[in-house]
Amino acid sequence: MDMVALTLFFLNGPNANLYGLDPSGTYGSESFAAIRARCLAHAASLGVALDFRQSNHEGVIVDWIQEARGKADAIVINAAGLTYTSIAILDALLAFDGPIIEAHMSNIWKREAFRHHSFVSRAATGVVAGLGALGYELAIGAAAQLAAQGAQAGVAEG
Ligand code: DHK
Repeated sequence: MDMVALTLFFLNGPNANLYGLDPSGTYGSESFAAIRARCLAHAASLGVALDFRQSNHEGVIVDWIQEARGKADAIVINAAGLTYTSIAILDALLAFDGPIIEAHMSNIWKREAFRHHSFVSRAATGVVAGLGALGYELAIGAAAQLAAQGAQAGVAEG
């Protein structure tokens, strides 16, 4: 499969920059910079361009999702704490015409109940959670494959 011309946006939300520094260890010991480097290397190995960004600000993430329209073939997003609160991010994602993979480092369903409802999921083609940075690589691979196939919908869509 030729994925050379594809561009993916990987958008990270609030506090993702603290991965590896969190004393609870919830997100492992790998720093955000190391995770970013790993994702860029993985994308390069697949022959896709990856634009990997992080912001602590909801409006910035909305702007980036809007920027992805016409610039990106697929989006991978970990909206972090905004996953459970942001209808603005959901609306922006719903206006994006391409595959969207929702990614979380942790298994959000194993955690507090307030993390069990994701607004992002309403727009997501698929979800990867609980696999740490490996899950990020899988999310990049899935986004690239789906974009290469021109697919938007995942399986078993309601
Ligand atoms: C990251 C966060 O920062 C949390 O707010 C989410 C998500 C979970 C993660 O697992 O990557 O609840």
